Amino acid sequence: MTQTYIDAQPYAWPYNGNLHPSNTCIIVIDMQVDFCSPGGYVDKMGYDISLTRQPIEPIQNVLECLRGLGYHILHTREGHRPDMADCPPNKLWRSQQIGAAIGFAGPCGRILIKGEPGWEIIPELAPLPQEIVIDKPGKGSFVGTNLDLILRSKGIVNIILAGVTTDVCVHTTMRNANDMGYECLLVSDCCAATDPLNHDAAISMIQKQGGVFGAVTDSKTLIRCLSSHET
Ligand code: C5J
Repeated sequence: MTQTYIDAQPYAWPYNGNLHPSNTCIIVIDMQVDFCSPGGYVDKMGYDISLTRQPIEPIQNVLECLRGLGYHILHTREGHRPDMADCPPNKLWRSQQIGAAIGFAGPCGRILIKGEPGWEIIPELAPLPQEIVIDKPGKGSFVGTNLDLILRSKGIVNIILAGVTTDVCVHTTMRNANDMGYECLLVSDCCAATDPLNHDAAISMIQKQGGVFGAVTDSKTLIRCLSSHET
């Protein structure tokens, strides 16, 4: 069987060269109005949304490439039920302390609440109708969701990760996925944190111990490698 790799650090990915559109997906994590747009959750916390907007164009480029090659595309949204029954009290308390109370009615509707404008994926990265959207109440994409069931049902073993924030929801998802046996690749410029130092640290952590959570590449390298495999 032909082995196919993406140039990545600290190892060419995936580890076994078993890379096909049928067994590989990208998960675009939480590219929602609440994380990327004025008046949303991240903006209300006082962070610079120009940082969380930086990955938009690289993600668009990667999605165009992966869609064209027939890879599986998934998206996630972080959010809670309107009655907030799935919002842990300590998460609510923490959000209140930082001035962006979950459930509070702001310029983008109730913060991090399903169905509100702030909870929607930003229009620049709107999922196509056939693409799967996973709604999650927490940071990781596997807790409280049927993501693992969906991936295993489709025979997906390799996960490419993009989205925000690198150090929180993307990293939590990558760590969980790695523990569950999925082979993970994070695309560095397709992710962002609310603090560039945290982004850099999160990228660095992945590459320790020979790639303890998987491997890291960038969007241009990913597109170049995928395109060269096709020729
Ligand atoms: C956070 C996320 N930071 N998507 N969520 O609360 O990273």
